[in-house]
Amino acid sequence: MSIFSADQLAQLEQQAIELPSWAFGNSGTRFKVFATPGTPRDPYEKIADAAQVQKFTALAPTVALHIPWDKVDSYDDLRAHAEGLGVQLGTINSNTFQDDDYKFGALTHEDAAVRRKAIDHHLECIDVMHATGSRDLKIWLAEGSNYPGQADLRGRQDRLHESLAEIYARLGDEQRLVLEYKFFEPAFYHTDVPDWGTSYAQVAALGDKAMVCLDTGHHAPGTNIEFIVMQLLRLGKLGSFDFNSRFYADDDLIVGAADPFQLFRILYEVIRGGGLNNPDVAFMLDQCHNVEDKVPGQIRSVLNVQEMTARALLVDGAALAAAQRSGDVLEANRVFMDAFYTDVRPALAEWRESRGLPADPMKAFAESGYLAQIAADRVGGVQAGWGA
Ligand code: PSV
Ligand code: MN
Repeated sequence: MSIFSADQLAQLEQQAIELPSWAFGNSGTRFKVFATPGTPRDPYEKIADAAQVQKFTALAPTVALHIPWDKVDSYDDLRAHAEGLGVQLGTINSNTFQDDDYKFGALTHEDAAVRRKAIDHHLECIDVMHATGSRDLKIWLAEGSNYPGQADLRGRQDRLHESLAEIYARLGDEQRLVLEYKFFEPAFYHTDVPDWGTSYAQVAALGDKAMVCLDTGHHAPGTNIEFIVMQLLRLGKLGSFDFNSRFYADDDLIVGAADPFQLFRILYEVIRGGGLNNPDVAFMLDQCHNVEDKVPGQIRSVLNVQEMTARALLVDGAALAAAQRSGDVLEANRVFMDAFYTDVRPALAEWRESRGLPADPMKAFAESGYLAQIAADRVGGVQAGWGA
């Protein structure tokens, strides 16, 4: 008999985690990017790799694109390619952080011509969304300043609103905008969208189709991220997650690797707030695999999210509420920790097999020979990297 109820299994079965196309390209630090044999040369090959994650886990039915990194001649063709491999194209990420014109900002820039260029880029992304069938436009802005006095903080916030309003006005009825925040980097003194409050204030001023994107790596050490998750769900403004984990800054490591307990606490609040399998709350990964193989890195990541979701589903809500009501601190904590310490891996393996999936997706993928195959096939050309 499974440790999960039929209802819990139904929830796990519905879980969907979007993969970032850029996770399949080479990446590194500003010190060195290590190339890997078989790394995709174009968006078609990135999608082929992402489809492997779906094939072995049934957890990753969509792939996010980053424009212009994933620019192609025909998005209809790219969409057909994805669908032929059993996946769909997902969120479109804009990029205003790699162009010389954006040195002092994009949507917040003092110069109207630069703002125009940045707004037009987002309008182009919305056109791409129509072709790919994507719902979400994800905006992360690398805007800010390095020195006190360098920038007019208030003026930039006002210009940000005006620019976002123009982009928002172009969204189709079924489309959304999610605004990601990050407390520092590349700017080190101030950032224009540094925290959930600023993102919330900006999206609330736009309307119902604008939501906050929470990247788990974008907070100061010690931040209670699950509290932010709770609050945004409570306000109906949690649009999406960029999952990853970090030890120091925005490390973009495998989700659940640095602090599994934090991932558990976040997922508990997601479930508690009605965010699990809620179409309003997109689960995405935003990671880079600098030293490990990328496809298994992504498989490990979606399994980590699944395992922590399963543990969080095991929290005995009635017992927890009773302990909370009666002020029994230690009992409340015991109920919570009991779920966290439950090893769900054997039950998940058994359940996967019952659905025709490999009990151990990591092992099954390793045995498939896919990595050796792409290393042999993908000879020549320029390997894709973070930034191309
Ligand atoms: C910025 O650090 C970020 O988290 C944004 O989501 C970008 O789009 C992504 O990383 C690029 O790797
Ligand atoms: Mn992100």
